[in-house]
Amino acid sequence: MSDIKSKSIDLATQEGIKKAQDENIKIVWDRLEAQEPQCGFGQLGICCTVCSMGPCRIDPFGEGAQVGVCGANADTIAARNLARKIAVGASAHSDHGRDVAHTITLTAHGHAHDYGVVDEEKLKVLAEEFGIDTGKPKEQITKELSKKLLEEFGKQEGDLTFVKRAPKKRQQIWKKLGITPRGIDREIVEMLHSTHIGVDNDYKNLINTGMRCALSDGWGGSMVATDVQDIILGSPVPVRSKVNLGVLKEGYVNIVVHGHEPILSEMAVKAAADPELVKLAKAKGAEGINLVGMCCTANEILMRHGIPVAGNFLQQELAIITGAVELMMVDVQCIMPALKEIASCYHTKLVTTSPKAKFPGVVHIEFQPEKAYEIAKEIIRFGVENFSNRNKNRVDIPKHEMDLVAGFTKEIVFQILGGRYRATYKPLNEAIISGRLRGLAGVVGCNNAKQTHDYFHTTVVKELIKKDVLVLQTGCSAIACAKQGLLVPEAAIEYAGKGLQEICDAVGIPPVLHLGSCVDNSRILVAAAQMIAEGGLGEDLSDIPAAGCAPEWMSEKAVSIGFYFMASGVYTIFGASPLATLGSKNLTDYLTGELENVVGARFDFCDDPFKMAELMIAHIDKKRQALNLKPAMY
Ligand code: SF4
Ligand code: MSK
Repeated sequence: MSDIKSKSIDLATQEGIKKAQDENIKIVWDRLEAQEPQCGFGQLGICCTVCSMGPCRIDPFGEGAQVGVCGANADTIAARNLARKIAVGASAHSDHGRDVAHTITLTAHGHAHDYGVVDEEKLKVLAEEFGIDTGKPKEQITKELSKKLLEEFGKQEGDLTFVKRAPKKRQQIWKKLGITPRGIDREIVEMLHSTHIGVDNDYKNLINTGMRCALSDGWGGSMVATDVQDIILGSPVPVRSKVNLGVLKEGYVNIVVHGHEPILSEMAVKAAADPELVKLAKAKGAEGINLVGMCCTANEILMRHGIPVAGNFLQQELAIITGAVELMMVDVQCIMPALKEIASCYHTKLVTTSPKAKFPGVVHIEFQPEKAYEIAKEIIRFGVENFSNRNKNRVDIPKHEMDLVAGFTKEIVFQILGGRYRATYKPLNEAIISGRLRGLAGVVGCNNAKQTHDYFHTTVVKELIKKDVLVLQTGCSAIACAKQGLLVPEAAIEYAGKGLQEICDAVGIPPVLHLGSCVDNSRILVAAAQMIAEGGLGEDLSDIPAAGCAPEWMSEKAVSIGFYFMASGVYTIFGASPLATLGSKNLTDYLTGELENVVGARFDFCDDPFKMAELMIAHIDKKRQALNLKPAMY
């Protein structure tokens, strides 16, 4: 068990790993062990496979080759590798945004009847931003807006519309550096072009292009995804629910939705409650249908419907290993290829739904927005019919589950803190100005099998709230902290400092606010911009006493997120796995030092969660001082 404890601090996860070991099933931690020692060149970012004269490697000890066959040195190779990660991460978020924009377009033209405009107020706010006359009928506004939204992807002239949401000073910084994002697709293409053999050999210029590409994600693709999802699926409001593997129910048909795009999972939520399917489940001997989420799809349906969350990234295999999952439906991103093998050890049906993400030999039921509900019903029915194949002797669901409150959007924070009739960020700004609140922190990102699961997220967050820093979370990080009981208002009493406790107490919020999935990091950007507009905290995002971190990051999307936070002016720390830049001292020094003079923020890499929190708090205090604010009150 001591070995298991080094893999995860989460008790449900520990029990799941034990069951896998008992049943001799290899999971993510076993596969990591089989990979060790991992390639040092890859870890340092100095292996290049860009052209077929390679692969080339730079000798990190300075004795062997210092340039590749084409003459590229460590700086170029490491920067190019990093830049490609940004492009892939940005493409994932932005393609998600495009799919959502397509869905609203189909809806506007009457081709996707299962969707409609749920948040009309938000539709109008967005329409105004795009210069559409909001006096027109809702249907016409939706048509015009959806066209303009899709145009953002292929835009050839001008800047992305959402750039206007950033403070003026930040817009000027971007303009001066030439990194204002233009078309969403264009920035990704240009980034990839720059990394082709024999194009950009200047690591600083590659990072500039990388920042523009990442900004087209944060202030483009991700923002489109978040805002349009709110329009057609509804804007979240605070909601209570449960989290961890214990949300799987023994007597029920358990369906897990896993991935990222909520367009289908939204329909799955409805289909799981369909009387015809519930009746079928009962006829099969189950008590009903229990739909739960995994990873960011979980966050989406949690925020909008209070659907329980079975776990975060490293728990996806363990959900199946409970032996109680009839069906896991997946769409895109963060779905381990290993799931096919794991599912084949049980009765679980794995179903892929996106033409972009298939597994050989796995059932594929392709999602189409035009027939959304019908397809969702087909998938749920498939799961219900599988209930009779369950081997009851192999079922063992960890009993651990925890309460959480989620559903905090920038609009909701606005209302809660300012009151419905005085919707304003003023009280939040005043709390920071007075020193009752030291500042804000965004703690986001994935799990990584190289780090003790959930330990880094929860340790950093506990240290931050202890020092009166209000924490905003998304993604698997939010799920990690929720499992440890940090996302309920009562957590303030146990974990928060006196100032944060007073605020949580007065308005009834947890000290850690769950803002949604990975694309919802865009909510944090807009909230911060609105705080600047409110006044008293400087003129730019880099002035706010705030910091960001991704303690257990692993995905390329996390790299893009880190870059758009940093390029927006937010000091950002990456956890134990540095960005694979260490093979280039120049690049590493640039990212962790000089960039601050260029863009007003920089990165740090840190593998100690206590130190990470210390660095963030020191930065917050430095920003307080620069604004001439009193020191934090407590
Ligand atoms: Fe080697 Fe240059 Fe080709 Fe990279 S681009 S593989 S460094 S020859
Ligand atoms: S799911 S990108 S592991 S947060 Fe968004 Fe979690 Fe990271 Fe995937």
